Amino acid sequence: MINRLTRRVYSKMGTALVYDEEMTRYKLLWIDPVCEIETPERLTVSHEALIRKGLAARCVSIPVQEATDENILLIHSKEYLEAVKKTPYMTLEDLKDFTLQYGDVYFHPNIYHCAKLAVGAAMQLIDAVMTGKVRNGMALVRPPGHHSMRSAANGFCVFNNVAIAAKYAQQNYGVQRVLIVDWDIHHGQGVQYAFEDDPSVLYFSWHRYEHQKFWPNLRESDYDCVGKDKGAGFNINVPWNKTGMQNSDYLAVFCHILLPVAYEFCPDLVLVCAGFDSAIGDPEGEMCATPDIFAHLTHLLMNLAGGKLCLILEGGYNLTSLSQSVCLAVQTLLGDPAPRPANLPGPCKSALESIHSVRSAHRKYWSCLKHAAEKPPSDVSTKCMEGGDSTVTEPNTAWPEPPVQVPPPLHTAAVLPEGVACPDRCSSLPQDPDSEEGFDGGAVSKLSSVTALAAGMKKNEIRNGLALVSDVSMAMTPLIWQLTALEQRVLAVWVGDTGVLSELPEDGKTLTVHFSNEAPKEHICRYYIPVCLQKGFMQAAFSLLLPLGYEYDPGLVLLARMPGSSMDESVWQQLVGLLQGLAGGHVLVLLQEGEKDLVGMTASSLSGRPAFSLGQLPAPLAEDVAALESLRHRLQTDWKLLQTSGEFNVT
Ligand code: Q9C
Ligand code: ZN
Repeated sequence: MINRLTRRVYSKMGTALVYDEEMTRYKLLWIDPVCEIETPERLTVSHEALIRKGLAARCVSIPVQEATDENILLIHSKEYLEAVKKTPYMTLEDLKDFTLQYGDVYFHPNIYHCAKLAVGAAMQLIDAVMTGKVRNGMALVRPPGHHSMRSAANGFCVFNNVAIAAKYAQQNYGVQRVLIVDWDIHHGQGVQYAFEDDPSVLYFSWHRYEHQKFWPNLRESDYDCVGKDKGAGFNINVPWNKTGMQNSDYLAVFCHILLPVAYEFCPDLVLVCAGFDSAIGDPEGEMCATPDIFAHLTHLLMNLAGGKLCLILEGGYNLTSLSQSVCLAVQTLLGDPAPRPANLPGPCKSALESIHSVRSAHRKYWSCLKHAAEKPPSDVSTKCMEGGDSTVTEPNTAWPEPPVQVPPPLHTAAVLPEGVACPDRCSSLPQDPDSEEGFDGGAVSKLSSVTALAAGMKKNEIRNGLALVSDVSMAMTPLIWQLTALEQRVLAVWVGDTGVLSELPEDGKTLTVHFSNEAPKEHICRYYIPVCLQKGFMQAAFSLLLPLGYEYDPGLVLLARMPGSSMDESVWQQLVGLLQGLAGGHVLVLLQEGEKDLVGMTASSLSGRPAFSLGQLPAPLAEDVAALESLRHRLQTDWKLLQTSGEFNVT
């Protein structure tokens, strides 16, 4: 135990890449239009892209070992395993016959070998993360896994890599709660079946559904299948009833469903069924979310479970969009800032309908959703609609290549008062020599240094920073004015009760979100949003702050904490982590001198360490919920990403 702990503390905590070329050595040997998209190139092209962009070299490369029978039997039946074991010796005709008993899958003499490697790869990723050899990682595997069932291959899948990995982690590392996020565009029914009565594994899947008209055409893929017996509430299906879903739709589901529930669940480990057929250009998904969205989806999961995040490849059939998406996900795991997501017009009507349905189906299981409206009687999702339900607009299948992103040379800079030691992993910036010392003990001189720090971010020489000032509330207004001279849009997040506020810019160059316990002193307007809560700040971060921040798309985030704020330190640290998904990671934190513990944990979070786990979140206070909901309703005509139902936006 001591050994394992020391290793954790002293290891570099990098990102694992688990891959073996052997998994490219099987393919479809006969003509079958359904299966022809599942090719070896899916893997070679993704791996080559990781090498070409220098990402593979930055990862800890882990060789792959075959899974054992015992591992496979964690999920599959003996009979099925024995049947698959015979496939390497079959003739082509026998293989074709064998294939016929399953849906949308093919066999090959080498697929059994590859399927054992795919399971083994997922398990080795678990080993690397759970022993602390790395913080997180990705396994590039073929065949995929999430459609395979206890006794059946299905949808190109032979063994259920992720389901086995989840059980393996529970069995070998004492992991209690596992969150499985399935962002592949197909429903991973195999994973659902494996855990539907198990409350220790929370399975979340979004999938193309089209009122059951899309493969695998299962009634049990709909939003009202929430799990069984003890597992009720631990299966979350988000059906997409139209194609063409975009970044806004995916982000809205994360903000308003997945993240609140995931934080309430408090997993010890997060696994992703990382299929990229949900990206634009994919012939199966026909969705329009761009590859850069996967940087954000990845980032939003990186502060759960103390950062223990494992991505395991599932689908993805457009080689360009697949390889770009894989690179963006891995780059994010490595700690690079996510590119600013452009063009977030808010979720479409059909997505809002799905979000609304899911939230109401789960309101009795999750206290974060308790306030969700009950489903109105116009319940159409499970009915097969006759006509008029296909996408009207031509799906857009062109998208720009993600820009080559160079992380700033300086990760975390600090502006500190004299005599204060620089926190770990930060670099102290020299004070601006031209400025004069003010009467207030340095606040004035500090301000110009803080502005210099922001200018360094603007030039992309510095990623993020931390400034300690003698009086946060006094420094805020002048600082904001200086920052708006630098940046088009500044998101200012204030935590704690302020004194009287002097005038802020009102031209939309700053969006201020002010968290406090006190009733607001200023009137709410489009660009000043007071959030008065007793303690439900985490919920507010998901359902209010993140959507606002994403829609506003700031070039810089200023996060300031007033002294004596009641916000929990661990909630604060999560906030520092989550906000780094915005503004290309350019977050500037302002703290009052002397708040020692906070300085350390803020610096740690800015430097890229995952935030501490919050523990299972308590039910939010009724008055906090009411305050938050009324705010969201008032603001959602201006800020579309705040919407969670179609009822309020009949514009
Ligand atoms: N066009 C994975 O993505 N064919 N499997 C559906 C409808 C099966 C997808 C046919 C697709 C299986 C892992
Ligand atoms: Zn898929």
